[in-house]
Amino acid sequence: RTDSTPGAELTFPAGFTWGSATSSFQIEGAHDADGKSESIWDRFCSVPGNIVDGSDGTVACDHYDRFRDDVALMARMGLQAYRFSIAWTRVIPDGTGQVNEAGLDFYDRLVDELLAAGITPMPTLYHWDLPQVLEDRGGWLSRDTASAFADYAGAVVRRLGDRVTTWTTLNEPFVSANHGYVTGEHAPGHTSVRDGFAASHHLLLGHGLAAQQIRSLAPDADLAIVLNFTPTEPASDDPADLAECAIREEVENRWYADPIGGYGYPVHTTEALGWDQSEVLDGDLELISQPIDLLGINYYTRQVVAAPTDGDDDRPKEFATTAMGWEIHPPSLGRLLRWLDSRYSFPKMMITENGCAMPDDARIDSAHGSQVDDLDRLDYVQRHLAQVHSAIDDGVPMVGYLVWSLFDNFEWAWGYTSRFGIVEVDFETQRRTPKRSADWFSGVVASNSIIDPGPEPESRAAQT
Ligand code: GBH
Repeated sequence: RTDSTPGAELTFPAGFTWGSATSSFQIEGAHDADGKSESIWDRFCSVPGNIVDGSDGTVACDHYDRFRDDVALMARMGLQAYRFSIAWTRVIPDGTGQVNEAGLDFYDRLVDELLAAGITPMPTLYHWDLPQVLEDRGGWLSRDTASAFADYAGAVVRRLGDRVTTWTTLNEPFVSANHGYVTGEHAPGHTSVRDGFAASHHLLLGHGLAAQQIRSLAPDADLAIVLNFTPTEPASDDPADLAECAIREEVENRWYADPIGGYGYPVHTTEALGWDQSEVLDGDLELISQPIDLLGINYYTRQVVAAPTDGDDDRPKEFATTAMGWEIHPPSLGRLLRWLDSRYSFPKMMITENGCAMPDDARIDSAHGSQVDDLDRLDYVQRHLAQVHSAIDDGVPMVGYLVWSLFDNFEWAWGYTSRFGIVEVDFETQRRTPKRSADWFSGVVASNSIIDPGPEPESRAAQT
């Protein structure tokens, strides 16, 4: 952004959608209510060592029992859209077959409550909580899981399709395959590159099969998938760094977008890492590349990539980091949006997650009657929004921004130690208290604008 005037008002296009996002396992709790079965995350949490604080999702934000109050809170904040996910384990507890109407009832009531409050429901069909019974039959290593996902999608769309206008199939299949099957830091905890390839293809196939269901059952709805992107930069011009960076770029930023966008799997990495593609059958890539209406983009940080060494690969970060250790680098978001538009030309794109955990959040101020004064989060969101605004100026079809997350919640392997909410949750009392960033965000929504935070340094060197 070179055209920046600090302090100027940057107005977003009319109709730009503002909201927040969550996911089922991270907030619902009620882990065995109304016929819900065990998910791979319920199981994963029960293994000591998997979650840093030994916690789990049995209660989380107790949203299952408090959803009416939570919707009322969103309405008071002026939010226009709410992205949540649906738990497969509530809807089809056996993974396949019988639909559990009591489980679907919860989402039916949630959608009605949102609509009554004037908030657009944006459900995601899969945010990582696979029924454990399906994992026992091979999980995403099995092609059958992709068909089971499409059947489940059909059951949900049949029930909610008269009120939902945007359907999202998967959240971040990269993380499902990479963290779940390659690094093992997420459920189901496999550690195999080969498994990662198989899982990635079956996830994409699941997206394609579910997309067919959605198109036939809800032809007027927008069809979306949510992908995460971590733009890469080589640590140096050293050929070894450049080579490693090229692979990371394909793995993290093109592995899913390329097949969906009609390019097929990135050839370079497929060869470099030796994937034989034996899971890819005739017709799969056609199914996967059927047109979508909206790409959901989750962006948190960039990645500076160096060739692996024998020693400690933890390099000092050039810019400040969040409580997760993720570097704060807004210019990478602007560049990403322009690159996505030029490479794929999806009709619409939306930021479906952006936000941060910050060190100060560990301090629960509201217990002492005061608000969490998270100016660092406010600054993070404002600077990333300035990048979105500038991309729109350049013609990139951005239609909305959803902050991650509405609530402090169960942050996967980090349990409750990392707080991403704009609303603080006291996990002892379940009291919700909007942080200062939430009040600020309400103002942004109301004015459909932000104040220009000023130019972003591309690097520390450029800053001085
Ligand atoms: C999202 O995943 C999830 O959808 C959501 O459920 C979760 O709560 C939220 O983010 C916050 O974690 O290159 O080492 O600096 C985001 C997953 C985060 C994976 C950034 C890649 C790069 C870290 N991505 N990460 S690094």
